[in-house]
Amino acid sequence: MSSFNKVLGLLIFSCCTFFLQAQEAPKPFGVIPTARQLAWQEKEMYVIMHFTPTTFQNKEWGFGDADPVIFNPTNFNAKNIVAAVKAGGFKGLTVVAKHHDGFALWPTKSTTYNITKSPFRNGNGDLVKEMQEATTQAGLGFGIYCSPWDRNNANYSKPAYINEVYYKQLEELYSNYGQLHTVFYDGANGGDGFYGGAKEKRSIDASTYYNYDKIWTIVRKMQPNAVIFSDIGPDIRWVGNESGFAAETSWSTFTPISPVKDKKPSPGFVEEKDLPRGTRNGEFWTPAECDVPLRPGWFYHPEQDGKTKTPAQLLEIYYQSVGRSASLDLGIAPMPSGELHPDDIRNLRAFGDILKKTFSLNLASGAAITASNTRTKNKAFSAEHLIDQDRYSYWATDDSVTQASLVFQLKNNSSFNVIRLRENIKLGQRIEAVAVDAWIDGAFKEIATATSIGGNRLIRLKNSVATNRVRLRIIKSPVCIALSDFGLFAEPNLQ
Ligand code: FUL
Repeated sequence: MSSFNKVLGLLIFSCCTFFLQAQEAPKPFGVIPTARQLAWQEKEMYVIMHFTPTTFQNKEWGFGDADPVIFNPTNFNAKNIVAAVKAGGFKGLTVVAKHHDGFALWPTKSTTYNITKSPFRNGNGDLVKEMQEATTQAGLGFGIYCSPWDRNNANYSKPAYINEVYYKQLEELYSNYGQLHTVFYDGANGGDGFYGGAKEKRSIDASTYYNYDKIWTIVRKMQPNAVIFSDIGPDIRWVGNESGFAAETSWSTFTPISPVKDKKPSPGFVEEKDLPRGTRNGEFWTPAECDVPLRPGWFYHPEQDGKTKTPAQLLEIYYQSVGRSASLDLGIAPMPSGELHPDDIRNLRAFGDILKKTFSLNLASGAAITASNTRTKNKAFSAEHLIDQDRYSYWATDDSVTQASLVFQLKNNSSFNVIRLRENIKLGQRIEAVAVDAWIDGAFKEIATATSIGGNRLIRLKNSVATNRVRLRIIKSPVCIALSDFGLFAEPNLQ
């Protein structure tokens, strides 16, 4: 065969396989995630760090009048903080570069109320930079939170603050601190504050004041890989509480609803009751982020020593956030010395160790799987994909099949208390109800049920189950099934 014919043959062959597969793959259902949202889903957990003059005042919301000289952490070491975060299994760190008190932790040109006026590194410090360097060196994603509300600035509530201060701050932060994996927009807005000495209450129209459409354009232009978090998304939505829990049924799709007719929903201006659950068949792919502090407050308070969340509490949160297709954004808060409290370091590590032990072995791997239906009996969609390591290879059913079951004959008799299910979310969120049975005493017995699955559903059983055969039933789906993962795991005993 001439090489021309060979090339032609290869081309025809590739085209045929492409069209065959393209033809056979299920059609996406509803809205689907972007590449940056897929990367976010895989990250699962990151932290957010609050450390400003407010720490030194032992407050939660600084009024905006603290003298910068109080910001004097003598033992601050970004690497130590990042090491504790990494030991906890977290994949990213967001620094609060400016909280509501308005103090900028980087040498900004936008306001004199910034770190250069503090004794930190003799007025030559840049805490955002130190955190960025340590975070990226450790291989974690870096994120930034710059509070829209600014209780220090004299022009807050006027256009001058937005145009000459806030947008400038965002531009500085998004151009000088590398590639960000997330940016955080807080919904707390307006109220009393120092405001350049006016010491009064100022309110703003949360729907229009900041012009969030413009802000999203700035982010997309300067940080195209960053997922935007806020009460309304657009990439990830606030879960509607600060306890770390998504709803038992939590959809990754969402339609933000304005609390006032004819006004645009915005951060700090949205119907909050919909946030934990999302919206089935919502207009946008906007899964939830669960932000919750490790200690009771977002800032360090000595009187809260002894109240650091225990590894068991953190696990409970993990299963109800990450296990419900949301992310966990855990608040860490250095003490005035600049260090994390030893209890915080210890509990982060213990939590990370338990997760590592739990998920190191999938007891379903190597199982012989029998599916009640496989899409056009094609290997590309076979059930074996459920136990490979790929989040996007998947088992799919024929278009007409929206209920199906799978039997996993395990390699060994196994004892487990965590079940993991993942859909191939590149094809949208499809499944609405599943049940899991275990073969016990010669019959299948139902051990668990779940509703929304999405990118990662973890079912944590009250008691371990010992068996060598497990059945998964997909009970309800509006369209054919596209499931990518099935896992069985055993938590180590919690001390
Ligand atoms: C909230 C803020 O008001 C808290 O102080 C904290 O920064 C938290 C992460 O977001 O809405």
